[in-house]
Order: sequence, then structure tokens, then C-alpha cells
Amino acid sequence: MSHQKTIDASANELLEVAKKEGIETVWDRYEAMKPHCGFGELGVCCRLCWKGPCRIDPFGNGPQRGVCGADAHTIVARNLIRMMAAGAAAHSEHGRHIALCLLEVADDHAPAYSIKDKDKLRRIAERLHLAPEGKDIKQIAREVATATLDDFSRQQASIPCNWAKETMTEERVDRLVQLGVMPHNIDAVVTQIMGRTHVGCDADPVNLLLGGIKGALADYTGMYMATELSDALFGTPQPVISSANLGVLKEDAVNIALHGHNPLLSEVVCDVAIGMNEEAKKAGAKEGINIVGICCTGNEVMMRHNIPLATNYLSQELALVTGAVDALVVDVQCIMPSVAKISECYHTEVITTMAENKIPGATHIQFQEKTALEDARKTVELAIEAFKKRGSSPVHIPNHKQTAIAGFSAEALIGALSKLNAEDPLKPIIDNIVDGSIQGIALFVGCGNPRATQDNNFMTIAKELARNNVMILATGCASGAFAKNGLMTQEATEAYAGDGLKGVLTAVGQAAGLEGPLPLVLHMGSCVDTTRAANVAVAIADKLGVDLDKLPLVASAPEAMSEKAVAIGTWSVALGLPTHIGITPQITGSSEVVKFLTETAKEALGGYFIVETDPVKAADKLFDVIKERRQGLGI
Ligand code: SF4
Ligand code: MSK
Repeated sequence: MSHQKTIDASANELLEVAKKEGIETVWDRYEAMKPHCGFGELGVCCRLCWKGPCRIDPFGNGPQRGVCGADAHTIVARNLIRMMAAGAAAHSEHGRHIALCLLEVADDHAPAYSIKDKDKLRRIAERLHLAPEGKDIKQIAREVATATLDDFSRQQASIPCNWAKETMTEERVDRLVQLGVMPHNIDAVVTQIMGRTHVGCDADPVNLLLGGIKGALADYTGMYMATELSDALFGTPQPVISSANLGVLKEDAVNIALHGHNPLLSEVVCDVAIGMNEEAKKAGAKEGINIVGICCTGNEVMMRHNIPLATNYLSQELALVTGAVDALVVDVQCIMPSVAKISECYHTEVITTMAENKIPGATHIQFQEKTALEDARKTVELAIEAFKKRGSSPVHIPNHKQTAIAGFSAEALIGALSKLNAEDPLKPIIDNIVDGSIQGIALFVGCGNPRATQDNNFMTIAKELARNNVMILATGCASGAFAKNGLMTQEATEAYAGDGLKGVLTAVGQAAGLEGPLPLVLHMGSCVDTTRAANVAVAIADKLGVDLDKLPLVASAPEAMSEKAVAIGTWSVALGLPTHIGITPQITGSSEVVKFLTETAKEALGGYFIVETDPVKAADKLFDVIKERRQGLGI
């Protein structure tokens, strides 16, 4: 029997509408795909060459090797690390794009952009040892962009990437260098993974996995630069009181949904739309233009512009089923191709904007940094035209939205803590971890997946951990789940936090000028912003003089699905964190791969994977790990 599709009230309401209107969604296609291929589920099918496809019989009766002789361990490891390479490629392309834009800004070639947080850029330059003192801000931008782009071009394998080496504890850097998994060049590492997994190359599963870990750390490097340079260009997020869920759409407005990941486009659309409000009103939209976010672009614009978040990954199609979205403007990653098909049933314009990300049936407006203002203007004009076509067609905007306090960048969090202790902002957190008021910190990341009830794993595990006084951070579609379902509120802190955690969140919240506690879940941004949490964790580790694998920190991707999530989970392990996945990964056809990732990794890296699909049991396991870590520290 199928499990419940979602716990999101808006999504449930709109699924009924979709059913009545005969619109197929991700959940329908998931059901139609059943039963899933057993070989694929185990990861033992291989399509790497045309002698195949080959598959290994898990019961031992049929073939145990592919035509070339690769066994299940080789096949599973190869498939897995190719996912890590794809994740690293996606994130680091995003990082490169931002770095190139920073270079254009330094050379006055990108009039739509400026350096909004100059202090942050100077701090980045210091971190990268670029001696910014006395230099002009554009010179600093040029040097930071160049040092960042060096991480894509360095040929000396013994010199680690700047953004990896300068953002970890020294002990971790040494450990990763000794293991031979520290990336020196993101592009080279991704290329190596593709090369070593070609037919007839690396067949040793452990060696393959080490190559994959290097790729995952290249992913970390690309993410780190993307986040930090975005802050320099667009401003470092500070807490905002926003709202989330599909009730943020407005019937009498031109609704523009920004979806994807890269803030280069969405930032400019937000700026341009303000000046086009009157045009929208003239077209009959009494409330002018209403911009909302979906997925991680949604998280980006929520944190920097207080734009409400409409929904997260899994229910993106349902935004269109409201009939109220006039334009869905997308950039890169996590955009279901089905949105263009669904838009045929409505007046909605789906607008793709990136040359390497087009969707049949969508309108393409090529976005370029040099012409960003005109490009953004064209997208808003198309949205206004689409609104006119909407006319009096009925809309189904669910009456569900939640307050969501978002925008806890590392700087914002440390800024709030500094109100309690200006000289030593981390001391309040550390003292409270030591005395047990906070038992540990859990970071929730990752996607939505129809294999799980949407948002349920996030909500169940987080509430359970918070009750046990575990502080909760979130990024990506985890942020979306918590925002939509009311855990980014002060009320949630009152309702679900254990006494110790509640006391700390209240003390910090009041010191930071809120009239009550911080929200139960601290929104740290999009999935690429997961490095913000690493930033805080490394600061705590450095302060205590221990590495991350000693601290009571855990990560969880309870509804993971994407290659990016595979890469993030793996670098989380490589950094030393016990990392939970709530979806059975496609690796169980190899006992050696499973053993390496869940056991051997613990000895080699301190971090390891925990697979548990039951959210209640997962919460117990994560809390047990936190207690074990506390014991290890003697607290
Ligand atoms: Fe089969 Fe080997 Fe080719 Fe894979 S690489 S498809 S296992 S022959
Ligand atoms: S959008 S990678 S579904 S977090 Fe960043 Fe969400 Fe996962 Fe995409």
C-alpha cells in the first residue's frame, strides 16, 4: 500500500485539485514507476559500455560479474562516485559562475551588480591570505575572484584548493591530505572520477570510494565559494520575518515564482520588479507584482529580500496547479521538466534563463551578467503579459502560510550570540553544550523524495531531537519543509524545545532584540549554503582545539534524492560528522561499499553514514550518537 504523499496542508489540498483536473504530478509518476527495478535499487546494474547493460544477480544464481568482469562492488562504487562527481559539478559550476561575476564587477563589466558587503569581501580576502589592507575594493574583488578561479585550474596536485584548506580545522586538513582525498582542482577531480570509472579502469571499490570522497570535497569547495562570494556580492543574510507555503501567492497580483539555485538572476529580478509595479497595476493586478520563491532560489531571496517561500522541491508542480503563477522563472538544478507540460494547462509562462538548462515547452530568455537588467526586465514583462491572459480564470490558492524567521548566516548567528558575550561570542554556545543545556547540534539538509511522505521525516526527527535539547539548523529543501510547516517560529520553540534548549534560544533571542526566543529551527539558507553550518562547526572546533569528529554534531538528509545531496552527505562524513540518510541509497548490492561508508569511514574520517528510513528510530540513533560524542568529550 502506498504511504501518505505529504503532510503539507497546501500540497494535500492541491493534489485533490490536480486529480480533478487530470494533472499528473511527481507522486503519480512515482506510483507508475513501481515496482522499481531491483537491480537499480541495489546499484548493481551497469551501463558504462555497450557490451552491457550488465546486472549482477543479488541471489548468487545468475551472473556475478559483468561482461568485462566487473563485480558488484566495482559496479556499485563506480555508480556511486559518478553521482558525487555530478553533485560536485553542479555546485561548483554555481561557484564558478559567481566568481566570474565578481571578476566582471571588479572590471566594471557587470552594471547590474555591485559589492554589497565590502567588509565580508575583505574578510574573505584575509582568509585567503590576500592581504587586503590598503587595497581598493575592486582590486580585492579581482584578487579574491582570481584566487577562487585558481581552485579550478591549479595543476600541482600537492597544493589543496584554497576554499578547502582555509575553511577546515588544521587537523582535518592534515588528515584529508594524508588520505590523499584533498582536492587541488575541482575540474580535475571531477574529470578524474569520470576517467577512473571508464570501462577497464579503477576496479578497487575502496580506491574508487576514496576518489569519490575527493570529489565530494571538491563539491564542498565549490559550495563554499558560491556562498561566501554571493554574500559579498548580494549581502550577507540577516534574520528576516517572512512567510512560507503556497498561501503566499496572491490572486490580485502578477505572481512571479523564482525557482532554482543561482542568485545571479533572481537578485536582479527582485530589484527590477520593484520598478515595474505600476506596469503590473496598469495591467489590472491590483496588488502589483508578487515575487515568491521555490526550492533554493526561494531560500536565497527569502534570506536577502524577505521574499516569501512558496514551496520546496517536491511540490513545485503544485505551485502551477494553483492557476495563480503567472511566470515561473528558473535557472539551474532541481527544476522538474514536467513544469513546462503542466503550464500548458494554464496561462503560466515557464521561463528558462541559462544556456545549459533549457526545457522543451518553456520560453527561453538567455540571461547574461552584462545584460542582466534588460534580461530581468524581459522576464517581468512576460509575467505581466501572462497575467493579462489569466483573466478571470479560477485560482486555487490554499489558505495556508506560516511565519518563517529566516536568514541565520554564520555571521548573523554569531552576531546574535555576541549580544550575550561581545568578546567571545561562541562561549555561550560552548558553555551550554558543556553544561548539557544544549546536548548537541543537528544540521538538516537536502531534498524531498516521493519515497517518503513529504516533509514528515524532517518534522518528526527535528521535533524529537529538539525535545532532547538538540539545536537544529537547516538548509535547502529541509529549510523549506520547516518553514512551510511552522518550525521556524518562536511558537515552535515554546511548543517543542526541551527546557535547556528553550532557555538558550530565549536568552539569545532576547539579547538579539527579539521579544522572545529564536525560532526552533535556524534557517541557514539554500542547499549550497550548507557550508554556513560547516563554518559555525569549524569555529566551535577551533575554539575548543578539537576536530569536528569529537563534537556532538550530526547531519541528516532524511528525504534525500539528488546527486548534490549524495556529494554533500559524503563531504559531511569526510569532515567527521555522523550523517543520517532517510532514504535507502542505491548501494546495498555491495557489502564492501556499505561497510566502507557505514563502518570503515568512522575509523578513517570520524564521520560515517547512518541509514534509517523510520524517522522515530532515526531520531533515536542520532541522539545516541550525540550522547556517545558527549561521553567521548567527558561532558
Ligand atoms: Fe558491463 Fe563492464 Fe560494460 Fe559495465 S563496463 S556495462 S559491467 S561490460
Ligand atoms: S533544491 S538539491 S531538492 S535541497 Fe537545493 Fe532542494 Fe535537494 Fe534540490
